[in-house]
Amino acid sequence: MDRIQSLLLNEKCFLVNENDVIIGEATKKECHLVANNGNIKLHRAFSVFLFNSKNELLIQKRSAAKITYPNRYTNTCCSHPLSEIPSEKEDINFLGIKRAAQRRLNYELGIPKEDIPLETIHFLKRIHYKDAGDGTYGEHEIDYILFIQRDVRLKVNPNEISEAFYIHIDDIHNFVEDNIGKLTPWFHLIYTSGLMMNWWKNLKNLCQFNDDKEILKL
Ligand code: DMA
Ligand code: MN
Repeated sequence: MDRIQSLLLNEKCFLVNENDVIIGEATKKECHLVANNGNIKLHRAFSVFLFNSKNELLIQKRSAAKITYPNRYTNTCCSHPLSEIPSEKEDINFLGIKRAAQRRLNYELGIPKEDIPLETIHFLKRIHYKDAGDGTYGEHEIDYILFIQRDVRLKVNPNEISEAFYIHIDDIHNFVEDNIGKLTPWFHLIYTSGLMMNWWKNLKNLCQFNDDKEILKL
C-alpha cells in the first residue's frame, strides 16, 4: 500500500445517520472497509464540480496510489470533512463542508485558497449512495454536491491525481460512453441522474436549485 495514502487512512471522518445527523467518528480506514455482511459505515463526504469561465468542467483521474477506486475518472475533487478539524463541523451555511472542500482542492490540485473563496462555493444537494468498491474498500456516504465556477491556478499532487483536464459540455456524453467502467460510481450516478447536466446548463443561476431538505438516494 502507498505510504502516504496509508497514513491518510488515520484521518477521522464523521459518522452520520440517514438524516445526516452526526452520530460519531471513525477513521477513514474504518469508514471504507466493507464488512463481511456487506455493511459499510455511513459517513459524511463532499463532491466538488469546478468549472472555468468557459463553462468547462475540471475532471481528474485518481492516481494508481489511491486505495479506493484507483485509476478512475471522476469529478474535480472528493473527500470528507474531518472530525479532528472542528471548524469543518459547522452546519451554518454549509461552512464546514466548504472549508473541507477548500482544504482538499488545495491539497489534491494545488489550487490556492484565495482562488476559491468560501462564498464562491455553491451547495446544491445531498445524495446518499453506497458502492462495494473492490469488495474490501468501498463507499457509503451522504455526499454534499458543491459547484464552483472560477478560473484557478493548478499544481496537481501526483500522489492523488494522475491526470487533470477540462471538458466541454458537448463532449461529456462521449467521454462517459467511452469510459464506462473507468468512472467512479458516484460520478456515474450523479451524471446518469441528470442532476449534473441540469446544473451545468444553469451555472449562472445555481441559487434556484439549492436544496437543504431532501437527501436523494441514488
Ligand atoms: C471520497 O473521496 C468522497 C467521495 C464523495 C467519494 P476520496 O476517496 O477521493 O477521498 P480522499 O480524497 O480523502 O482520499
Ligand atoms: Mn468516503
